[in-house]
Amino acid sequence: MMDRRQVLQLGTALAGAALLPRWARATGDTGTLQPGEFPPGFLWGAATAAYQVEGAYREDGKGESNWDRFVLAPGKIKNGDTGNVACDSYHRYKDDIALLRAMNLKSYRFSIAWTRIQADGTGPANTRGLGYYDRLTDALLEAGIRPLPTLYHWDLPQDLEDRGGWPNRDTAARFADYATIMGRALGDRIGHWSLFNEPKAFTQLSYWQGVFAPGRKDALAFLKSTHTVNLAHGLGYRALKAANARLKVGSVYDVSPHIPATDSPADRAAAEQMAKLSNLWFIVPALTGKYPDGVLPALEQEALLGWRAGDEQVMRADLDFVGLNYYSQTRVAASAQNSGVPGLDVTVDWAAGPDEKTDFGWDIYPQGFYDILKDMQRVTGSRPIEITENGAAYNNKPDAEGHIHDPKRIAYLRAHLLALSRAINDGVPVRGYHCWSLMDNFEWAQGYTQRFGLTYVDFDHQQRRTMKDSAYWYAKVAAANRVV
Ligand code: IFM
Repeated sequence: MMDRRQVLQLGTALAGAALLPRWARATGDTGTLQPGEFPPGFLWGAATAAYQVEGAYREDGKGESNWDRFVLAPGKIKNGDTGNVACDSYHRYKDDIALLRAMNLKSYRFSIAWTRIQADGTGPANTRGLGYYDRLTDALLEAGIRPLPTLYHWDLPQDLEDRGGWPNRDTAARFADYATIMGRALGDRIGHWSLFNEPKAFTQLSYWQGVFAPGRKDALAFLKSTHTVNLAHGLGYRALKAANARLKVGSVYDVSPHIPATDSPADRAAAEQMAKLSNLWFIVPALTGKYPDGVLPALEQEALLGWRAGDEQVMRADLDFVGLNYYSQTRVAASAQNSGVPGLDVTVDWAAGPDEKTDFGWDIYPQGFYDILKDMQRVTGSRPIEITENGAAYNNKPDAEGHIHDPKRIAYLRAHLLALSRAINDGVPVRGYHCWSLMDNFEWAQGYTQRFGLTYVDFDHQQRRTMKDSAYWYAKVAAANRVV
């Protein structure tokens, strides 16, 4: 066992550039990879998020989050499920690390529950809550695994939601305070940080579609929320850097090729507009201080967003790396329906394609992974990219011997990793891949009905974890650094 001093030393080494493969700092010119091969030093990992796995929803001074509240509303979550216990990772994180090790993984992407750190989203840090991430960090470093935390993966302190949530501009400043606390507390050992997970998904689903916490259906509030998140990107980025100048700070975006439902000019225009709103609305302001043109009516945009003079500077975040999540393509059609967003009349459907579907009903479209990586590289340039999520929901159950055979997940992952290897070979500077998810967990509005895990979790029997066939397969891929 390493003592704390050794853990700190290892943390400092991993926090710096040491864990980054030499080529990842270059331009992405990797030479010629064989199909399915990955560059030396490629980082293999898996991902989870606090509300989806931790449980312990009232322990050690944790405050109430918007999801703790939302799950109580009747009819919002399948089967009335909650994340109160989830995978109980708060108590079983050592089991989770044992799984990462058994899969030969070198990077663990998890998120921090803001309410464990600041129960109501303001004020000094709760040391008991910090203690959990302290222990988790040290245990990961001791296992030779890079911690890759995300500051915000959708669980906002309920008190901040009560004060208007993300549509309230003030939330950006609260986020920056929280980022400062985390950078100071763990920046000595954690070198790579993500600010947000999937800003597009949570702003659209939380404030426009109303299916995620807090369940609002208000297109104008949604637009304001996007601007606050963009301000928080810039403020959070600078807060982490001020806490520790050595930190490498990125953010995670969910991206997807937007395909017109038909070849009509109207559908093509709708797909282009929606692609900008979904793929570019957060990363472009971070990198340039401006919003993409052609989404909102130019003359109304500033008022719709609640723009103030100087915001172009506040939003800027010269990200050190970019996290991209990919699952499927998105089909878009023009619609006569009023979306509520001025100038935006589109319908979007993740499941309307001709392709085979996962158990969640999402199209399986590996070519889209290649295409979107090439597209995004036009925006991100030579910045290192990490795939921070990719995976599929298949709901296989244990057989009589307790084994979980999930051949479709293996086929999904294999096809997507082949596409990824091809993209890297064609010059996209991707240095790591995290499968979603390390284990089955609370899938938001779907409760526990959609299983994305490499590991089966028996929610009826003390959250017992069993590696699925796909986990054994993925372990071989990580060890060989190539698709097997
Ligand atoms: O479970 C989610 C995760 O929280 C964010 N990205 C998509 C996953 C699957 O829906």
